[in-house]
Amino acid sequence: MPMRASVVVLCASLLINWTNGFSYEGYKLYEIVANDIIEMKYLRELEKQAGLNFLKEAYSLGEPNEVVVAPQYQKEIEKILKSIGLKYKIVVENVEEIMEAERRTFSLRPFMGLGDVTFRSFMFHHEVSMNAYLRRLAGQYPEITKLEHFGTSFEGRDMLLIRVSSGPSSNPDVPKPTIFIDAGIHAREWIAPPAALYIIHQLVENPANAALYQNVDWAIIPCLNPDGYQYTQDEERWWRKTRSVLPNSDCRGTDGNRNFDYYWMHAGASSTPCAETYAGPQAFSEPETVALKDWFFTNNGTVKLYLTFHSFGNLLLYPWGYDRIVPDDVGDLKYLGDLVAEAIYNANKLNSVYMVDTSALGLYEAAGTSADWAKAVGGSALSYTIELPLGSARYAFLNLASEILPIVQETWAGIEVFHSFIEERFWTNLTITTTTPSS
Ligand code: 0X9
Ligand code: ZN
Repeated sequence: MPMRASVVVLCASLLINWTNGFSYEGYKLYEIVANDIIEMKYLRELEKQAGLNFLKEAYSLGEPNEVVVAPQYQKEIEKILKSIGLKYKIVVENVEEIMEAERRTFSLRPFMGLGDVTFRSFMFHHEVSMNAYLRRLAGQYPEITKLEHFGTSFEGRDMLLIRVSSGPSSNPDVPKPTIFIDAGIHAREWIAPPAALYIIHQLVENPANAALYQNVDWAIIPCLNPDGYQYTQDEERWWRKTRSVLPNSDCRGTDGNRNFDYYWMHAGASSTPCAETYAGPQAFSEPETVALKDWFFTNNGTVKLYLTFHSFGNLLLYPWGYDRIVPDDVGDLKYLGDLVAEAIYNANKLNSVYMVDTSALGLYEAAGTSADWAKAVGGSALSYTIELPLGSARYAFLNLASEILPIVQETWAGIEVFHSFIEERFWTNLTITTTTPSS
């Protein structure tokens, strides 16, 4: 079919690396609308390929997809869209102009001392920013915090995890449950690391929250993809993947959230190295995902709740994501998710309304995700992917610095609910059972 052939030719020509002093000069942002199932299918066909960067996917017919396209492919894309009959409009003629504004805001940072944290601007990952904050906390609060070297990223960045705990369980029969939280596996989702940092900040630096780490331990890594994160600050703001170098391609990076070995490549993942959802040459090809796996195996069976922060879409998603099926404990997962969503709304900050569902049913099928792996293989009883809100930002992933604080504050309200559930289910109930005389 001529149309399909041209899609293939286009896609082949898109398999080119865009990097090296990257600029979005001349890139255009398109809104593309599929109005029937056939149009939607063609669009999904295009989406699987590299080069077209789908920033926002429509979940229903008639809803716009937001796609950014490099100058050299725009004519061809428009030709294809017209031949399929897909309606589109150009919403940004030159993406570089948005990015210049973004960079200006990013460079207007408040003065910060070494080891400070802020929720008024986005932080760097490196030693004078997030890592410095974690090190400062560990130095200042040695009774309740412990820093762990979680791993080293592909480019050699030190990935730090912080534990918050009041100490080991005094009852050897009942170890304390751990809540494990990560953020930033997708580089461009800048609102995710602050959500994790705010939880750390509230636990460690707000004495009013001391009860939250009495019976429950916390393990939090605020930046799971530091190479990608740095790259979004220096070069390509909308970069998603890791930055690993691939043996047989000029394109770089793997989607960390397709790289876990539970139903790896089963659905919603690509084997094309340049694609946004490239699952990697094999499962656990990335040092960042291996680090997470190793941590879970080293801390065998202690994690009862796994949370991974992403953006955007106001979604609380639980397994399974690899297929449109529900796990045995769907009742608990949905019940708790709804409670958390209610608390977030009632926090009265942005009044975000979250939808609660399985990952595959509520969003799309995608296999090899950390949340599926954490439940199925990592042994975490409960597991959620949290797609944070975009707030009033106009462009995908470009959360406003002024909305970091309300977003992380309302998210914290949800975290308190998660904590109560875990404490009751995996501590209070178990300790009562084990300390009650049997006769
Ligand atoms: O596609 C992803 O990895 C997540 N969305 S994002 O826009 N942050 O990239 C969603 C993962 C949820 N899991 C599944 N849908 N299986
Ligand atoms: Zn994500």
